[in-house]
Amino acid sequence: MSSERPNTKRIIREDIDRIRAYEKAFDVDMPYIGEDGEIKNLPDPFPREVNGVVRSGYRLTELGRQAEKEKMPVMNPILGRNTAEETFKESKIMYDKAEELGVQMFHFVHSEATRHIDPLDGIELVEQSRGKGGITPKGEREYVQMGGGSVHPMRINATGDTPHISILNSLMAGFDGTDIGPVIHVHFGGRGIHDYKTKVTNSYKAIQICAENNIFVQLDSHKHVNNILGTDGMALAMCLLSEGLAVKAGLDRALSAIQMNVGGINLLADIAVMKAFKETTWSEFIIVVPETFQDPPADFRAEQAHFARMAVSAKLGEANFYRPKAAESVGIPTGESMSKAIWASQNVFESMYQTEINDPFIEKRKEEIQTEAMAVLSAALKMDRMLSPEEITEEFWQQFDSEELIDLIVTAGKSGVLDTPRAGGWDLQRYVKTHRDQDGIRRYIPGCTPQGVDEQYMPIAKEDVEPPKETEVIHDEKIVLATVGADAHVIGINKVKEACEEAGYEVIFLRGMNLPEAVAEVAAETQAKLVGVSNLLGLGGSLYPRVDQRLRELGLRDEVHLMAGGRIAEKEEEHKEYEERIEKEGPGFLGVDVFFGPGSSYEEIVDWINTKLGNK
Ligand code: B12
Repeated sequence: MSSERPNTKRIIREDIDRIRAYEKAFDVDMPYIGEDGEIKNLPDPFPREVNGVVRSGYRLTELGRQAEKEKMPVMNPILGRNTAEETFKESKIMYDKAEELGVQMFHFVHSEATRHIDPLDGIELVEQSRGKGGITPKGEREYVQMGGGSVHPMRINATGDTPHISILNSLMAGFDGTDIGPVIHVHFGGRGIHDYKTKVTNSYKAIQICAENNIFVQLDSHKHVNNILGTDGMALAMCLLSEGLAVKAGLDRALSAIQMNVGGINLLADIAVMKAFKETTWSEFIIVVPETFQDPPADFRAEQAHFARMAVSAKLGEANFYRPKAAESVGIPTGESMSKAIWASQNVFESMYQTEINDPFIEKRKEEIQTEAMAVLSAALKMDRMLSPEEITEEFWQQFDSEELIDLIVTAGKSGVLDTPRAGGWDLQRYVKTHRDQDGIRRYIPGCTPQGVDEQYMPIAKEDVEPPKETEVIHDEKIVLATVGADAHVIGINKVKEACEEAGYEVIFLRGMNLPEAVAEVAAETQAKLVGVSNLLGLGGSLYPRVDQRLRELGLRDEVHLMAGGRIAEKEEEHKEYEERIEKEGPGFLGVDVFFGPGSSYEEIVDWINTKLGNK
């Protein structure tokens, strides 16, 4: 690492407008360019003492290595509230539990959702969505000063969906002493709200900052590709491409982890995917995260039973880090619920004997994942032959120029080589369709494999599944669907869209992160008869009424039906109260005609639409 940090300084110069906008929007000090043209206010690189503790990304390296040696994954729980005080209060409960269990953790602090928005171009959204989803940038610094991250190194969860934020968050981590910078989801899966080239370029810049400042990096994530219904092999290929960028950025592999998802459905498949990643990736560590429990009963014991299955996979697959989950189906967890989750996971780790499972299925499945990844990678990198996993070394990546690598990734993403069914970027084509077989493995539906990748290497569904039929518009009424506020959760609204299209409606789909007024205006422009809005961050209470209000101002409220869905409360403890209120007095206080919360069926939703639009 050069103490001169030329890349960091160059990037600050290139992105100074955004850095200034961030400073203003969130009221935190950031670097600036002095009158003499020099970069000022840039904290020293790690290792550096912050609040009495020497912070460095290498604190995570030590924990990850300890897990490897003891075959005991290190807990990586998520807990963050809006203010430093609240976060400290809830975290303290969790820290006490960890200390009682004698474990050191790697704490993952939820960050405010607005930190995913570009403060220069999206300031309106930032201002309207403050205070939801986790800690504020200011709160983050206060939290460190209060003792956050002292015993248990921490990271602020600010995913790089929005790549400007990746850069800013790497800088923030350097300021705050959080040891780990942003989660650099280079997200070749295409989710996110920025154009693809900006996304990849800025993710690269963020990794460069981390590399020069010894900040730990969570590179691209298998988990996120899994969320958008991608296959394991595709996820591996995308993670490898991010690693290519990390090598070019000069990151130490000891400061790098890949986040993995396990499903707990098929233990052998879970071990196989972990093995495929461990053997093929360059990063030294893996962070294993359980797959989401979509429709759990409102009983945390049920959740823990579900998550225990994944803890077993993480233990047997020898994960370095494991994310215990609590209140996944409700809102942001409490210290109490997270403590229970930590206890449960630690109990699985300590009580389970570390057996060596040598079922031939594991090796076979591992090779299947690697083969798919190599076929995707070969196509993305425009190789005229099939690459092999052993070839993907540091030297391999060094043969590319960084600009060339970025261009190859962007071209592959845009042309459908790197593809997943629910990729969210608007500048992408989507061709692939996947199906999860009974054995818990997601494979392609015949004829729906990634574009430009040799089909013979792609895993094809073993069950008899037909590609979904093209939908036909049979009704005159148009529907506008969008998420409102700083909300990037698009899976639910995507599914509602698919259900509406299957029912014969034309949908104007605005995806994630919209101003409420803009959604109403699009309805006016397109003469839609129904508007559906979503928010999972607990912003519905303030944002849904604004869609209603704008429709009224436009004189349209009598002709346009307004439905909403998602989560109205942010926190676990508030969620129930809202549900009870809707039950008692209806959704009128939200300004909408109907509300569909988590677990609602699409049939029920379409039924309501058909009734309202007279298509029954
Ligand atoms: C997947 C996921 C993500 C993915 C999103 C991927 C994507 N492209 O959508 C990623 C990893 C990116 C993510 C990021 C974050 N997430 Co998140 N995420 C989830 C998770 C695990 C699942 C959500 C999901 O897709 N569910 C499946 C769909 C089908 O369900 P659904 O959206 O509820 O939709 C149903 C109904 O609500 C309804 N519906 C929803 N919308 C609409 C709209 C209409 C019109 C209608 C009719 C119906 C309808 O229909 C569906 C059918 O049942 C949830 C936990 C959970 N179990 O919900 C957390 C969760 C929502 N996330 C959470 C948080 C805090 C975040 C972050 C802020 C974390 C951070 N600090 O960085 C960021 C948000 C960034 C941002 N700016 O938005 C919290 C939110 C807590 C809160 N209420 O504030 C949750 C609850 C997790 C938790 N307990 O901490 N997340």
